[in-house]
Amino acid sequence: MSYVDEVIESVVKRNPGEPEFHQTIKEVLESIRPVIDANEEFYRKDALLERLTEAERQVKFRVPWIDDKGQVQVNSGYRVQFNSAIGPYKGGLRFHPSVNLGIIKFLGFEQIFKNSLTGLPIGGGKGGSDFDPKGKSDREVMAFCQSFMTELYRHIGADTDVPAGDIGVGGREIGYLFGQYKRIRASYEGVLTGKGLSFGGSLARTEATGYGVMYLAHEMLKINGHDMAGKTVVISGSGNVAIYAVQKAQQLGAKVVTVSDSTGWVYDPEGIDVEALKEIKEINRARLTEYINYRPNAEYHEGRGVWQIPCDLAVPCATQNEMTIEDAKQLVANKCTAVVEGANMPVTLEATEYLQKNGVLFAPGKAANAGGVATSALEMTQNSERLNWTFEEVDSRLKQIMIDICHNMADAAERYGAPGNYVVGANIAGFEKVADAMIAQGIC
Ligand code: NDP
Ligand code: 2IT
Repeated sequence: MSYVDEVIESVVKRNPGEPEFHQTIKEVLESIRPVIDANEEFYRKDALLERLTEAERQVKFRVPWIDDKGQVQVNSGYRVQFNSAIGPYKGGLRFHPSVNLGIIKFLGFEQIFKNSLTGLPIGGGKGGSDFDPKGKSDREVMAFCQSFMTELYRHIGADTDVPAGDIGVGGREIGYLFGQYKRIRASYEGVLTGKGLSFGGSLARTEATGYGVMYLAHEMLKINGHDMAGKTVVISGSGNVAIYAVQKAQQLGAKVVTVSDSTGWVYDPEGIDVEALKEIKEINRARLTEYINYRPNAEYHEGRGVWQIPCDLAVPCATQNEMTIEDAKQLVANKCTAVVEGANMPVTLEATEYLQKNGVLFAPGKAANAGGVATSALEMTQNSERLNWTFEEVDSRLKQIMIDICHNMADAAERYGAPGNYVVGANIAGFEKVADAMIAQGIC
């Protein structure tokens, strides 16, 4: 049996009941196979893949807090510190009822390669909780965040592990978490990114992931002879990533006709009104049903369904495995040109393969959504310098990083005989730097 197959089999056996973690392991290891096969004996002796697939450290902890009725609630908290070969652990915190250890491990593993692709010195980690911020008062969210940080603080630090936001964790939560860290540690440091602008946050971090997705999409279309201007774009999600992906796509001359949330979706044939979307989601924290109050000509539908709308570009920005094989078939039948993953692993393995086989350009999340964490690393740099850069400075660095990622993934795919396969390209380009650093640092 080949070394890659052996390791996949052993990871599945040793991490039972974690399907999302198995999925990312299979995707990544399958696609770096050409690199491993070329040097199998060396990697096997070094147990490089066994070391890469086992987190350096993972913590699970109790998070007790008191709700507005005076009832004590208990949630699980997690932080998985996956790999620190190229820098301090870096990755978001997700607060969502679906969170469990397997989900955090999948996200932490993906983060290793994504962070490597940014070209910046950040390792891979992820954390979160099964706490659901939806429907909670500000006081309840604060109580939860303070309790979460009362354990997490001992595991993180500006040079150790720097968390940020993800699903369910935005500016409000980062503020409460930062306040509690500062209070416990009596230290004012850049221990979290995505902070408010008045306490060490970076301009353009809020916009960075969504903008980055579209900078990469623009470059990928360009090198394949297409133009973003005039394209019809279908987006899922209506959170941080989706909102700023809509905004940047529109600035680049495309028309975005859908967004969604966990209860339904909106079709606005005249183009999504991004200001209305921001008011509904960022200010009112409301449901998408409200959108038709702003735009009476738009349609609201319950459930899921955005991928049935004909488009040139499909950009899933909600959650993992939200685009299935049936969706992929519909997109191909509708002559979709490209799929760009805004979320982490939003397209199933089967759907990814189907899209690639049918000539749809496919940009994996590790490359396409790397602008968020890249800008987090720029926030860390600004915190170390004790300086703040202008919006234009951060945005222009972000844009260049996304253009470089696009070329690096395309070049790596070409080098290993899979031109146009950006899954292979992104995974190999991300892997090479991490493997090099791990080997140089000896057995650890
Ligand atoms: P938000 O919490 O801001 O928004 C998430 C959006 O996705 C909401 O519209 C939400 O709907 C929807 N959604 C979440 N879970 C589900 C679900 N199980 N089923 C259906 N819809 C769902 O999160 P982000 O925008 O920050 O994150 C979106 C994706 O992008 C995630 O995969 C995240 O890991 C990834 N990502 C985020 C980065 C960042 O900087 N924030 C960086 C890189 C990747 P509802 O509100 O109804 O739950
Ligand atoms: O998935 C991701 O890259 C994020 N949620 C952002 C991580 C970060 O540290 O900014």
